[in-house]
Formats: sequence, structure tokens, C-alpha cells
Amino acid sequence: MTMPYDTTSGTGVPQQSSFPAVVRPGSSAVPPTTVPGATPPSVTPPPVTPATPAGNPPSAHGPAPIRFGLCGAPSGGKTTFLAALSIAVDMADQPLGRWRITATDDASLTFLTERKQDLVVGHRFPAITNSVTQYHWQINGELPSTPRRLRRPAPGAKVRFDIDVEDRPGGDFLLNGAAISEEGLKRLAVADALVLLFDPTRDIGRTEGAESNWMFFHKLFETLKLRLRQTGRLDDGILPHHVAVCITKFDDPAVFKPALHHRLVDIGEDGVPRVPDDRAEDYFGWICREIDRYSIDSSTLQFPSMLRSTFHDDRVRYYATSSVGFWIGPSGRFEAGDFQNTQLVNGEPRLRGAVRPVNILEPLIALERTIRRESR
Ligand SMILES: Nc1nc2c(ncn2[C@@H]2O[C@H](COP(=O)(O)OP(=O)(O)OP(=O)(O)O)[C@@H](O)[C@H]2O)c(=O)[nH]1
Ligand SMILES: [Mg+2]
Repeated sequence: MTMPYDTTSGTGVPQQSSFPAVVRPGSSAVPPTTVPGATPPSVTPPPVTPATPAGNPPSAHGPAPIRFGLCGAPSGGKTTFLAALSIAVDMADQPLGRWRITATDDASLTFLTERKQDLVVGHRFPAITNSVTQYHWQINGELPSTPRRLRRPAPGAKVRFDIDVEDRPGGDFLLNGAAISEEGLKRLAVADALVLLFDPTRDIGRTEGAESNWMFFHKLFETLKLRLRQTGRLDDGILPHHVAVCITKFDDPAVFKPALHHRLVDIGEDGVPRVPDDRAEDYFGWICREIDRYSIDSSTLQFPSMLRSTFHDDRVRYYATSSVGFWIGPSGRFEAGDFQNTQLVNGEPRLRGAVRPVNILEPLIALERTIRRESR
């Protein structure tokens, strides 16, 4: 059972009912704590693997991989999302079930181990992505027991799926010139699922000339439609993908405080603040409308309707996600007055404490379950 978080009962959270201007660079409208004299951030570039042809051949060792297209603006949190995935897998427990992740090639192993180590030990975020890399991971899990009458998998059903995902610089999604190769576009067009990262901190307090999230998606979607139309796979003008819309950086005070104030956040039995699944679409609509109130153009407001006209309604799910999660202090539980898990160190955003991902593994499991169910 979850409880709506009550901001009126002396939790100590500062009142903040609407979005303030964002201070850039960095992601927080509320500048994080600065720790002087710390070491500079990691600049290790990601490993580069040669491109393999788009396609979804059945693996000799199991079911065909689920091809995910990961899309989002620069600094929107794509690489951190992938880096936090293995931590989310390690930490998963009831009600999500128990899960494991295994790299299936060297580049994916290097990313998994080095980026995880950066987050866990170095408290560092990944460096800006400047090249395209493909990653392949095998995910194994055991779903929690659920009553058969709900037509869900049998108690303790074992699940396995392989992820095939490409990480690229966010600027590529503007599709200026040949930013994404024909091969890359084909890969996105034939992907089973799209994971779309909407970064609210990009749109909050945006100034003239700064591109909104919408700019990184609208041309992409129209281009994918054209590609699929050319191959006869466009469905009544609608893209056939299953979609997880991840509204990122839920832990950022500029996002979290207004959401808390508007009673969109529940605290689960595990003590983790979340937007409940059945209110996540409302949360997205709300955040876009709130941002629009102070926006220099109408592109943020346009985002939800763009999704509605691009994808099948029943194939889109929404998640308030945080790759790094919330700070837990000496009390051992979430405190509304002290929750921020990032800080500035020598001008660079760094983690303050342990990574506790929120809704990072969940969208992938839900997409896999839906895709497998539909393919039966
Ligand atoms: N508060 C908060 N900040 C985050 C989170 N994830 C990422 N960030 C911040 O956003 C920055 C960019 O994250 P990346 O994962 O590198 O973003 P990206 O989409 O891969 O960016 P490009 O590689 O430039 O396309 C990080 O350096 C952090 O400062 C999160 O879960 N919470
Ligand atoms: Mg990146």
C-alpha cells in the first residue's frame, strides 16, 4: 500500500508550487551543495563497437532480443539511465521480483562495469556521449507471484530477455543533416520499443534560443513515419512501437518539490517516493502544462499531443524516473527536507550518496512483458 505524501503535516519540505527558472549548466534549478577540493569528474569516453546491421535475428541461446531505441535530448539522462540499469537490477526486490544482468559482448561489459563503478565508487556521472555505441545485455529474472485469475505469469515464472540498445549523442536527434545514419534510422524504425527520455529540467525556465525537448523528437517521429510508410509498416499513420515515456530527473528539486506540493507523489512501503503508475500520464500532462505557464513558446505543451498522434494510446506508458534516486541520510529513510542526491563539486554535478534508481528497470520489464504477450 502507498500513501499520498502530505506536504501539510510538518514534513519540513520547503513549499514550492510551481517551476522556477533553471540555472545552467547542470540540471538543477536549485543549485546543489558544493563540496570544495574534490577531484575532477570522469572523462572516460565510452567504448565504440562497430555497427551491426539492423534486424532482430533469434539468438542461438534464447528468444530474439528486444530492440530498444533510446531517444532524448543532450544531457537528458540517456547514458546515466543505462549506467544505472545494472544497479537497478541488483537492487530489485519485491514487488518487482529478483533480476540479473549479463553483458553479452566486451563493449557492453566495459560499459556496465566502468560506468557502474563511476557511479558507486566515484560518485560520478558518465561523460557526455560523443559517439554511437551499441550495447547488448541479457536480463534474467523471476517475476513475483501473482494470482492466476489476473492472467499474469504463473507464480515465480522465470523470464529472460536480451536488450539491444544504441547510445548516441542527444544532439543527433535534431536530425540536422545526416546526424543519424540511414542504418541508425532503420534501427529506430524497426525497434520493438522506444524509450523516450523527457527531461523536464531542459524545458523549465528555458531561454530564447535554447531547444526544448520537443525539438529532439518531432522531426524524428515524422522521419520514422516516412521510413515505415516506405516499407508498408506504418499503421494508419501511426508508429507501431511500444513506448516508455520516462520523465527523467524526478529527484531534481525543481521537479520533485512542485510534484510533492501538488500531491502527485506517493511514498511506498519501501520508503521511496514515486508517482504511482496509474497517475504517471497525469503527472506528465501536469508537468507540461506547468512548464508552459512560463514558457517562451508552446513546444512543451505540444509534447503530449504529439505523442497521442504518433503512437497507439494503449502502447504508451509513462514513468517518473530517476537514475540516481534520493539521498537517504543517517535516519535511514527518505526525508522531504533533505532528499537531494546530487551536489556540485568543482562546478561538476556529482552524487552525494548511494544510487537508488527509481523506475529504471520497471519500464523495460513492462515493455518486454507487453511485447512478448502480443507476439504469442
Ligand atoms: N538529478 C539528476 N540528474 C541527472 C540524472 N541523470 C542524469 N543527470 C544529470 O544529467 C547530466 C547528463 O546526463 P547524461 O546521462 O550524460 O545525459 P545524456 O542524455 O546521455 O546526454 P548526451 O550524452 O549529451 O546526449 C548528468 O551529468 C547529470 O548531471 C538523474 O537521475 N537525476
Ligand atoms: Mg550520453
